[in-house]
Amino acid sequence: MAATKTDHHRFRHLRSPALAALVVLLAGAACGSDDTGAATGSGGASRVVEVEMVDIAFEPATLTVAAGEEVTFRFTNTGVVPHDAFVGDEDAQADHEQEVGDDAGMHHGDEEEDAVTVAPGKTGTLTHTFDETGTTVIGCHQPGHYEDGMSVDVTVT
Ligand SMILES: [Cu+2]
Repeated sequence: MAATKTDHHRFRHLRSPALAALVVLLAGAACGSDDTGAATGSGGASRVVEVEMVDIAFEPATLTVAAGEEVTFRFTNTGVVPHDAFVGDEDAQADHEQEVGDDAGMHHGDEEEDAVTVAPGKTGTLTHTFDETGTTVIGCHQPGHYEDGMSVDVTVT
């Protein structure tokens, strides 16, 4: 009887390390394939730039990107009010500010491509390729925010 018990224990002890090794192998394989996937994915995908939205500012407030480079901005709103991000030069920012003020929301359909609104605690992405070198702007056009300086100066090199 005692022998059977011992054998049984030994058997279980033998299996456990084998299982542990298998788990380690699987975990390693999963990590490996994740890395490979990310590397492969980034081949033709955009560079991701993290930008924080606070009340009331973008952080960082200045960015440098390369001309022709597709950039995906990931905006994380850590403030308590919604913020948005609209890409365009100073003239476009002024136009956008006026449109938003003139008829709130009426032109939203036209603006989706280069603008995103991010609710508090949320993250929103905006992908843009900057074709020309120079400077441009990402501005927030929630009422009063752009006036208060909620914008990012983007240098395209
Ligand atoms: Cu804002």
